[in-house]
Amino acid sequence: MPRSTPGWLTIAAVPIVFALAVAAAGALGVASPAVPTAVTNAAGHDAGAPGGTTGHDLVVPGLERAVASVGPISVASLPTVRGEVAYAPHAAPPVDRDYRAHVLVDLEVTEEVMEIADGVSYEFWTFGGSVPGPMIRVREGDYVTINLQNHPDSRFPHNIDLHAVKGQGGGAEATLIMPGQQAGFGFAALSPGVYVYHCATAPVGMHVANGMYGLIVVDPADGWSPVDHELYVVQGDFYTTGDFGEGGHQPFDMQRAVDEDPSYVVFNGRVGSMTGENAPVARVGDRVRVFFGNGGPNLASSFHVIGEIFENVYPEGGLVANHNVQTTLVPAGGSAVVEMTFEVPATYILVDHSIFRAFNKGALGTIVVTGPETPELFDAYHDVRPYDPDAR
Ligand SMILES: [Cu+2]
Repeated sequence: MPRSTPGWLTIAAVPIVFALAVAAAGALGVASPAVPTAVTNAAGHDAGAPGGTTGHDLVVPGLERAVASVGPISVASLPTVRGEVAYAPHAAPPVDRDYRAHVLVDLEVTEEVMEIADGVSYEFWTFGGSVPGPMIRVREGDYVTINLQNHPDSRFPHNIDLHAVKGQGGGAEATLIMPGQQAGFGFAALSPGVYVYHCATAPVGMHVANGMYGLIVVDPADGWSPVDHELYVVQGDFYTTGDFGEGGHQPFDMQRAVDEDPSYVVFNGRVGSMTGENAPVARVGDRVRVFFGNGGPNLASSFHVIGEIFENVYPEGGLVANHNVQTTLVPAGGSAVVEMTFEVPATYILVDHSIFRAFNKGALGTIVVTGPETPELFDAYHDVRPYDPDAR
């Protein structure tokens, strides 16, 4: 399974648009996921009373708008489509629909040894064979069926809790499955925004620490503003027996995780996932959006891009924008959307500005921006001369 896309040339060049089931279902002989048929409307009320009463005067803020915007949902009447997904650093493509759909997403869980740094291996637990799991993208008002598949070679049960879900455990109870099992559930994606999903099987911290997280983006019905490129970046902290850079295979260290003393803090599951030949590239003048998530399990991220200013930040993955932001705080189990326009050619460095994590634990990536120099904006002259404070 693709864990990264080495040798790629431009960001957002080859978004992978397919259901994860294409590979997984063939191997497992998976049947089509069950399609719920009896949902009456988005809020679970009678269709004739959207956002209405449930026998008392309780009004849930936002619910009336959500129901009004999507109308009664009859899942059976919606066209069925496969979910849009992509692997980091590629963002899944924007949903190219102006109507609601029933979106089917199959997601396979695996446990597999991969490198967390050059010469350092670790047993990751994954959604889709990748850390983070694939970015899932749906549209406000869609009905989504998540079908989770636990690979027969797994040793542990797993499940999925999506923060985009309003319902028991975010789907965790419905999808708790043993190796060789699959299970699904459906939910109405009524609240546009950017949400973390993660495994919530006990011990939850361990499953998350092993890399079981990703983002599901619920596009607003009227979409996001146009950009030239979109990226998908998820931070995570890892707890290995050996310290940062200690070679060989490194097992998970539970005490270290409890003590919140990570040996690695990385973007997209690996030291160097966005540097060197893995660095996204852009051109001067390009506007770039980053869907940034923080899987944790423990640390909040002080997300910053060295040499840039975020024009827009949608803090915590909500829909209210802040402007001219240097660093945005992204909690564990949370997200943010940042947008910036690169006006000066440079190598821009993505960091957790809790800065030892960047330079000593791996939380560092780059975006290489090429194009004409713009000295009226930034003049990179190097005029190094002797300085003697006494020679005045
Ligand atoms: Cu799990």
